[in-house]
Amino acid sequence: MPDDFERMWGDLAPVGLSRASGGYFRQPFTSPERELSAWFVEQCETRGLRVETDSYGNVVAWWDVPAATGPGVLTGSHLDSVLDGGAYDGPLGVVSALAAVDLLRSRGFVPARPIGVSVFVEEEGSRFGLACLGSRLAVGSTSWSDARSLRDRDGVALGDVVEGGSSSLLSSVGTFVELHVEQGRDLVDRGAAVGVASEIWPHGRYRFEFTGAANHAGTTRMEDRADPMLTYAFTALGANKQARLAGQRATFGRVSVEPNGTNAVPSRVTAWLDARCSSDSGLRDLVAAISGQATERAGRDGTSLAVTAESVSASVSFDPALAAAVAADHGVGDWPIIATQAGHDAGVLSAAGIPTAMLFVRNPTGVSHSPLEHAEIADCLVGVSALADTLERLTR
Ligand code: HGY
Ligand code: MN
Ligand code: MN
Repeated sequence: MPDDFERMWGDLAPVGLSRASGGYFRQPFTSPERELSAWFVEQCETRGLRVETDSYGNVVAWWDVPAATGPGVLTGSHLDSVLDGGAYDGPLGVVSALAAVDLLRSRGFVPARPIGVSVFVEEEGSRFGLACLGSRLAVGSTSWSDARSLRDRDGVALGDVVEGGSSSLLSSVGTFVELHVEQGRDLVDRGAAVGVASEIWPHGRYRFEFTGAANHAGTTRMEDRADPMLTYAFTALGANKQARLAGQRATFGRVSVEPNGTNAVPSRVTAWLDARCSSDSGLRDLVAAISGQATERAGRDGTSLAVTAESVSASVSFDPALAAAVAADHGVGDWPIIATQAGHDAGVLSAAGIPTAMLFVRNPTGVSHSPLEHAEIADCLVGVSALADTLERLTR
């Protein structure tokens, strides 16, 4: 079994790797991500799993056993990455799902309910802006009519890269379990290889468009400018302060400047705020405070501001009884049950009414969405066996 995991991990390692940074570029429907998706289908077929796909590119593969009836237990994650991401965010859950099926078979276990492994597309929203796009479309919480016109940075519409329309992929799913690398240091601090999720913080992405007036960088007096870069800079500092004061998170990680010339005052700055809070009302208050300060500052700078919510995910509380059952007694006591500030397809399925649990694997760097993201093989194997135990408990 350890060989299966390491062999699969070795298959994925070179795909989408940037030699310059050591990070991964696996954007949805680009060739590295399609290569990973084809690899996943091949791995499923090699194991005799029955592969189903939907019109969005999501994949579920079922382990058919004649005696297995009733709603299925699905496990999996995603294969896309953020720009210059780590190796583990997403693929760890997919490889672990396949390895858990291998482990259950090697134990001679025969499930009484169907077990499936899954991959949802565009979890990161790195291309079309909407986080967990594939799972949202699969459960119907985002409609195809809204999603089809989402555009990437080159103006390509989602409707141009996938057929789209509908999905019945999850119609026989009774429970979902997603294993994921931890994206912070909670498990390191607790000295645990594996943890179980209690909740996902509400979070959202908001597009801030600051508009001013382009002008000469030398001849325009400082007091005559309408410079949207200043309004943006003030807003970024203000967002940091607001989030610190509230014990929450606010990040501007993406900025686009027009015309982006060294010797001109810019005409427009577009910046994306990622905000996360421990409560839905806290998220609304934080975004309102940041937007309010930015608007007030725009008034003083002679610029204007438009704010658009691109992707908002409400708080998710995972089924507490299921979390307790997943965490219970793994020979070394119970796994800790911890909250996360990161979004997941598991949150989307849970919000759609599917009982859902998440397992986290310790990340010794505590770093994620970066080439430094890491998990030790020994911890990954503990994760696989925790996932196999979970599947066994749920399908016995
Ligand atoms: O952005 C996120 O929270 C995630 O890792 N998808
Ligand atoms: Mn991620
Ligand atoms: Mn992820």
